[in-house]
Amino acid sequence: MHAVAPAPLNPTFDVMATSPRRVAVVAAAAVATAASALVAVAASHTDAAPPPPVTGVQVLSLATDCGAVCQATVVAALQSGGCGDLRLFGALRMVAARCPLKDSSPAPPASVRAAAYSTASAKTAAWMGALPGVTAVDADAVGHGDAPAPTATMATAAAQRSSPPYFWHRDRVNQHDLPLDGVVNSTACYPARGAGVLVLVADTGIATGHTEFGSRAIAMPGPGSPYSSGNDDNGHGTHTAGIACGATAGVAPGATLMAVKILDGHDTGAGADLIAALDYAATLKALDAAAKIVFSASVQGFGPASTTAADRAAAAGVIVVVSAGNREGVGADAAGDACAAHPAAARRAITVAAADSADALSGDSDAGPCVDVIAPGVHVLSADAFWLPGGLARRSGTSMAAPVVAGLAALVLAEESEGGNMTGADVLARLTAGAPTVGGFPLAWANPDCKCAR
Ligand SMILES: [Ca+2]
Repeated sequence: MHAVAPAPLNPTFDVMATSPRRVAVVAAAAVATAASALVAVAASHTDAAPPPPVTGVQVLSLATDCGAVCQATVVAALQSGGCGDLRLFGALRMVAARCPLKDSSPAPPASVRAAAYSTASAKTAAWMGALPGVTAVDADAVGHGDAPAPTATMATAAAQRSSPPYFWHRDRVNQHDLPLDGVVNSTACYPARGAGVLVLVADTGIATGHTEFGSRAIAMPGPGSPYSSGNDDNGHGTHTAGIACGATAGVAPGATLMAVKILDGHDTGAGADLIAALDYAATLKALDAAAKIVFSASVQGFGPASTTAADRAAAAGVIVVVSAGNREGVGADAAGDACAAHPAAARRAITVAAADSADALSGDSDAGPCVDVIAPGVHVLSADAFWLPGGLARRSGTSMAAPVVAGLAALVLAEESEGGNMTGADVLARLTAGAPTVGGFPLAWANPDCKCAR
């Protein structure tokens, strides 16, 4: 992996500073700092060598009744077959392994990301698929986040706060129709604000020192991932986590955030790391059936096994929310089909498309029958990892829309004493009851009519 060297931070910058002169002076410095950060991020996406693809790793899906003994048998068979890098995802009944080629099919160049789909020969895959308990074999693939670097010209946080639309994503989801009424809180019907709900955001980690998170956040490296900490070296994860659970940008500011780092400084990562994070969430749910757990993933480009994993985590009781993806599999000028994106295709997950502030489907949002809901995802204001302690930035993408829905799901679960028993379908029904249609999809919303919301 290639870490992005963050721009120098400005620890003295205080977005709540009240002196106009101080704001002006500090803001000027902050703009310069932020500009440096943007350059650093942009450079990482264009100049540095791309991260290596996940060549040769295959993910095996096991029968859902494949228990501990069955799983151990599969692992032992893989080991005896010379496979390495074994990772067992017990709660999901899945295994990742790198197995030797069993014929002389040439491997494609390692520089080609799509090579991950074809690095195991058909013969190898056939052998793996024939092992007792194995129901599917999928090549692992390198995926990435669903939003580029910050979109809007970086203004000062003070300016961001004063220029409309301010936190428009929060404003939009608590009212039926436009225009935005300036009310961002949804506490009338959701007074708990997400308290008691654990929201796992699988992404690039978070800047733990950011004021949007405070003591409600835990940042950790993905289980079995190559990362040494949950610190965000890209910015994508800090922004998405802020949308879900940030103190001011967050839809569910009372929820507990667990940021799981599965993507590197380039905003890319291995599908097996996403699966491991889903397995972690499912394991937590297995340990405490009453736990209210939301899993938010703003990613695309992974292999079909990630869709299987998302479905299985949802079946285990985790409320899984995934972004629809941006132009997956199509040219730069057309929206793609979310059913072609992984894990967006997961049927049990809540798949989210992106809307703009005029209630239109974002031009680069994937769509199609696999989309369940739409949510604000254009020019969304949230936490900036490189502008501590409290800087904000705007980003666009289905990456921004998914955590809006994760936050809404947390609001719903928090109000229910038996929220731990709710399925993704239950939550989806709540989020769309009485909702307006936006861009051809139901808007996920915090229904302000409490009689309807419950
Ligand atoms: Ca509003």
